[in-house]
Amino acid sequence: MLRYLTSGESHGPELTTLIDGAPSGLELSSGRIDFDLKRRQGGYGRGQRMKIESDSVRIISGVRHGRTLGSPICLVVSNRDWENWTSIMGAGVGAVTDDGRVVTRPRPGHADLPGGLKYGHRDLRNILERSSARETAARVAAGAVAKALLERFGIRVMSWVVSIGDVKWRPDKGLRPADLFKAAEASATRCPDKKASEDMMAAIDRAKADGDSLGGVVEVVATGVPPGLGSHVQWDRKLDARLALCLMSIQAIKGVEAGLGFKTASLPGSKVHDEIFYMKAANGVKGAYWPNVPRFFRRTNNAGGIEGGMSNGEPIAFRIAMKPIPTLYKPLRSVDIETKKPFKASVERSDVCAVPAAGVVAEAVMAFELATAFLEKFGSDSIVELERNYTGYLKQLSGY
Ligand code: EPS
Repeated sequence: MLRYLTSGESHGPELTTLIDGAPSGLELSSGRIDFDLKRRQGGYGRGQRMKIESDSVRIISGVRHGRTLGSPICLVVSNRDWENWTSIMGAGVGAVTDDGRVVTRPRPGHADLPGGLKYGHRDLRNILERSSARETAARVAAGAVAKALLERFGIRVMSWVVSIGDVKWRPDKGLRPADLFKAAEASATRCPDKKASEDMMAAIDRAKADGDSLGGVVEVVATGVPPGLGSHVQWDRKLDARLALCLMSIQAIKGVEAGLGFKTASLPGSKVHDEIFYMKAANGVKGAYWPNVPRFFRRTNNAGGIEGGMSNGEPIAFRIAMKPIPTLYKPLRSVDIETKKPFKASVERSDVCAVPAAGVVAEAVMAFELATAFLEKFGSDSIVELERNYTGYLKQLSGY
């Protein structure tokens, strides 16, 4: 079983990702992981912290001579800011605990208050250090390993931004995911449309000037996924449910939609369900497996590529809504946990908008869950075994 855990505090020495269950024989380089780490750090609306950090991974275990061994893969990303926090965040008994950075004032919208109540901490830093979205760097590292695996089998996971604040943009139906992704990668907001992107940047500038923050919506899509990942037979094996869990687990995500999502509720069935067609020879894409076999296909993808909890061969398409970052320069009312007196919270340092980064994180968590489902279906010990089983399955599909 493929799985991962992360550890690390935002201003601690480093973030760690431990991946268990990756097959042997997968080509993996730190460069591949760094590529996504860098993408996550970018995007218009980031704050001062990103000027300090320059994320890169150290592969500690599970890889030898550029290939995975099948043993646990340990990945480490250092926090450069640690240098400024050594005494405050140190694990040693004598570490400084009160230099004015003890947090007794919970920020609305953060984990501070419920975490303090739950774990009995009177310094809310003990909560916010771990609830920080800094942790997503560790998840992006895990996702990059999953992407390397999926790409080996012609599966790509891509994302782009469709709204920031009240600036909304809808991709034309005819646009291919690969083209949208390419345009998004060239954009500071990761929105494929130039005009919308400019409007989004202006909205971020306005929010910044007002001491406010902005959320938005991201689309995350996987292409080349074969039919049959996930299962209809048990609730916790449904692929859409599993993807919803990992997407919702990303810091600040408040909504997840599969395909047409909430819109399906207001449309008649005839306008929602994707009619089924068949083509004998698909448009062959060299090097990709799935598009090369005869296949059933759809002209619409309102289901987001999943029916009955299983992939149906169409792109897996989800949309996620990110709330505005709750650390605001504009004061919000709260209550000090020591004095029980009201105060108005304001901050020294924050991102104004992290929606572009959320897309990169969404790719990572989707890639990891798809890789997990892929290994469940096709075996997880070695790439050779996966190859054999996947090729056999495609042959089975061709004869269906
Ligand atoms: C974050 C607050 C900011 C962000 C941070 C997430 O950090 P700081 O408190 O050090 O200014 O920059 O994001 C990252 C460090 C990152 O790598 O994404 C928070 O409170 O969630």
